[in-house]
Order: sequence, then structure tokens, then C-alpha cells
Amino acid sequence: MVHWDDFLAPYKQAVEELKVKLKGMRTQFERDHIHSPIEFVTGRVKPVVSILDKAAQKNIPLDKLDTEMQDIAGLRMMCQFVDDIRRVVELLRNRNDFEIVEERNYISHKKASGYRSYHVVISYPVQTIHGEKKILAEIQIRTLAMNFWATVEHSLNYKYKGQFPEDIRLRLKGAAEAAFHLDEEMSKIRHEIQEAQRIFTTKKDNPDF
Ligand code: 0O2
Repeated sequence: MVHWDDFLAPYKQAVEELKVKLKGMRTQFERDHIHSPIEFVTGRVKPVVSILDKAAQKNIPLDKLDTEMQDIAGLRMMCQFVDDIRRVVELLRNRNDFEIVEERNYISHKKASGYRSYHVVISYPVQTIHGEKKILAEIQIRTLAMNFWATVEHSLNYKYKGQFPEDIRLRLKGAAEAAFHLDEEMSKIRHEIQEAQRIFTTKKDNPDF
């Protein structure tokens, strides 16, 4: 039997710590007045019902959750532009407070569902009163458009339990293509957008400017 409060405690601690660290990266870009490749960061610990569902679906024994379920601790880093994703991944690779154990590129290899995102699985050392415990966490890095699509698809998936009616399936496919197109268009006018954002930020910080 899993004692969920005890089992999830280091995951909760890891998510809280990683949220502070990853949000801190954005703050550093802002302080240096450089375009931040990170728009915002979220984090969550997978709810117990979702852990149980996924374990059943993937035949993961409950005593192997810590090694075989990589996204009990989950972080998301949202970017404005597709190119920013590469920069964020580089920044993660250069850190020495965790180890990257796996990377999955669902951007160059999008999933059949239309899902696009870059996943980095890390081994993160949590300091506890009983010593250090390394836990797995998954960081999903995606653009705002990818995130919008994934959030909507996730809700519909939950509603229809993966069995989408044909019209919804087709609309989601079309929406995934539209999100891809939006990312491409935004990339093309990236410099214009960033220039406008720089002027806006300077004006906000210094109204006399
Ligand atoms: P939740 O509610 O986000 O926690 P698999 O389940 O085999 O596809 P695996 O091996 O766990 O995937 O690793 P993967 O694909 O790197 O990560 C799974 C997570 O990625 C999912 O977690 C989602 O967050 C996201 N994801 C993967 N595929 C899709 C997709 O087609 N649509 C959406 N919206 N999200 C996706 P969970 O456990 O599904 O759910």
C-alpha cells in the first residue's frame, strides 16, 4: 500500500523549489533588460487519481512509480517563439543543480494527436531531514500556441476519454495545424514584436521616456 502523503512529499518540495528556480531565470533576463525566452512557468504534482490511471494504463507496478513514472513532478515553461525553446533547453543543460536523464523532442517529431512540446526529464536532488532523495521530474517546454492547443486537447481528452467524435478529432487536427502556422508567422515577425515589447517596457518603467 502506498502512503501517498509520505510518497508525494519530496515531489511537492521539488515542484516548489523548481518553480522558484525556473521563474528566477526569467527574472534574471528582465533585470538584464534582455528578451526573456521564458514567458511564464507553472508546476504541479500529478493528482493521485491520475497517477493510478496512468500506472494502470502503462502497467507500472505501484512500488516502481519512483523510477518508472517520470512526470509525477511536472513543470512547464512557456515561450513566445519556437526558437526560444532551444535557448531554454540550452539553459537547462548548463545548470548543475540537476541532471538531465532524457529529452523527448515532440516538436520535430510531433505526436499523432498533433501534440508538440519539448520534454526534458531530470533527476532532481531533494534535501530532506533524512538525507538527499533524488526524484524524477518532467519539464515541458512549449510555445504559448502549443500550450493553448495542448490545454484544450487535454480537457477534451478527459471529457471523451480519448475517444473523440470524428468532427472533434478533425477540428483538433486543424487547430494543431493552425497553432503550428501561428508559431511560424510569429517567428517571421519576431524582431518587430521584440522591438515593440522593448519600447513598451521602457515606457512602462520610465513614463517620461
Ligand atoms: P497530465 O495530466 O498532463 O499529467 P505517453 O503517456 O506514453 O504519451 P509518457 O511516456 O508519460 O507519455 O511521456 P511523455 O509523452 O513525455 O509525457 C506525457 C505527458 O506529456 C502527458 O502527461 C501530457 O502532459 C503531455 N502529453 C503527451 N502527449 C500529449 C497529447 O497528445 N496531448 C496533450 N494535451 N498532452 C500530451 P499525462 O500523464 O497524459 O497527463
